[in-house]
Amino acid sequence: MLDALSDGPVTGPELAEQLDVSRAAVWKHVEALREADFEVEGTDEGYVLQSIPEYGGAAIEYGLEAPFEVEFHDSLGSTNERARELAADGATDTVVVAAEQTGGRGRLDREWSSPAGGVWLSVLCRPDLPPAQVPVYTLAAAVAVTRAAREAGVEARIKWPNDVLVPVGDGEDAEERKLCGILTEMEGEADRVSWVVVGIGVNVNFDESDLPPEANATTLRAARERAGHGADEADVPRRLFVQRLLETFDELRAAPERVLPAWREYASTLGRRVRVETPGGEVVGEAVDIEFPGTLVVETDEGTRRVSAGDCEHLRPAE
Ligand code: BT5
Repeated sequence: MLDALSDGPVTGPELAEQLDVSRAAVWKHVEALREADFEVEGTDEGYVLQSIPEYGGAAIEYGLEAPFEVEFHDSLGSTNERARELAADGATDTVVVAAEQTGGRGRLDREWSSPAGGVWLSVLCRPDLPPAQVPVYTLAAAVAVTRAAREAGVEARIKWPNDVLVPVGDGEDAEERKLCGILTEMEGEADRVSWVVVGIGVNVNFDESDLPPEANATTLRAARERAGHGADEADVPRRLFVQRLLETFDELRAAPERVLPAWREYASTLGRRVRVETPGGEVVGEAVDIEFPGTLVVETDEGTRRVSAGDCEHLRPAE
C-alpha cells in the first residue's frame, strides 16, 4: 500500500486493482495508515501520501532496503526478551523496536538505561553459522551503528568487543564516552546456530543527564550540540538512523569477509594499551589486531595473547 502511494496520487479503484483487494479493503488500509500517523490526503486525483511519521514500525519499514519486518512497541521491558519470544515461535528476520525500555539489560545482566528518545532494538535472524562464529555479528552491528552515527556527523568509534564510543575533549582531558552497547544472544547446537538476537542500544535524542553518571555515557544529541548544532537541530531523525543501521547490518551479514576491514577502520581499541578482564584472568598489553570472528590480539610482556571474550578497558599510555 505504501509503495503504491509513494508513486504519487492514486485513486481508490486503482489501488484496489493494483493490490488485488476490494475498495472497502483499500479504505480500511488508508484508515490504518492514518492511525499510524501517516498523513494520507484524499484529493481529486486520488490519495496522496503527505508525510510519514518520525518513528514507528511502518515508518521504519517504509523505504527500508533490507528484508526485515519491524515490530514496534511504545514501551517494552526489553527488546531482546521479546525477540527471544519471537524466536521461540519460529520467527526470523524480524526487528523488535521499542520507544523506551523499562527493563533494558546489558551483558552479565547489568542494567541498561533506555529512556524515550533512544534507539532500542533487537534483530532476530537465523544465520547458517556455527555458534563460534556468532561474534562476527556483534562486530557487524558495531560497524553499522558507527557508520550511521558518522553519517549523522558524529565521529563515533568502536571499543572491542561491543561498545561504540564518542571522543570528548582534547589533550589531557580527552576521554571517550559510551554511545551504544550491543548484547548478542543465541541458541544452537554444536555445529549450527538456531537463532541469533543482536540487541542494539543507542543513546540518540535525549540528554546525557538522563543517564547514570557512572556510565560515563553520551548521546548523539549531546555530541551534535558539542559540535555546534543548535538545540533545535541537534536531534537525529531516528527513522533514517535505524534504516541505515539495518541496511549496513544486512549488507555485512551477507558478506562477513567485509566486517573486519570495516571494523579495523573504525576501531578505537587497535594500537591502544588495554586491560581485558577475561574468564581466564586479566590480560594487559597493546591491542594490535582483530581476527575472525572477533578475537582481539594483544601483545603482552609475556607474548601474544588472543582473547575471544571479556570486558575491555582502554588505558592511558602511563597506566
Ligand atoms: C552493553 O552491556 O553494553 C549491552 C547493552 C545492550 C542494550 C540493548 S538495548 C536493546 C536490547 N534490549 C536489551 O534489553 N538490551 C539490548 P555492557 O557492556 O554490560 O554495559 C553495561 C553498562 O553500561 C552498565 O553497567 C552501565 O554502566 C552502562 N550503561 C547503562 N545504560 C547505558 C546507556 N544507556 N548508555 C551507555 N552506558 C550505559
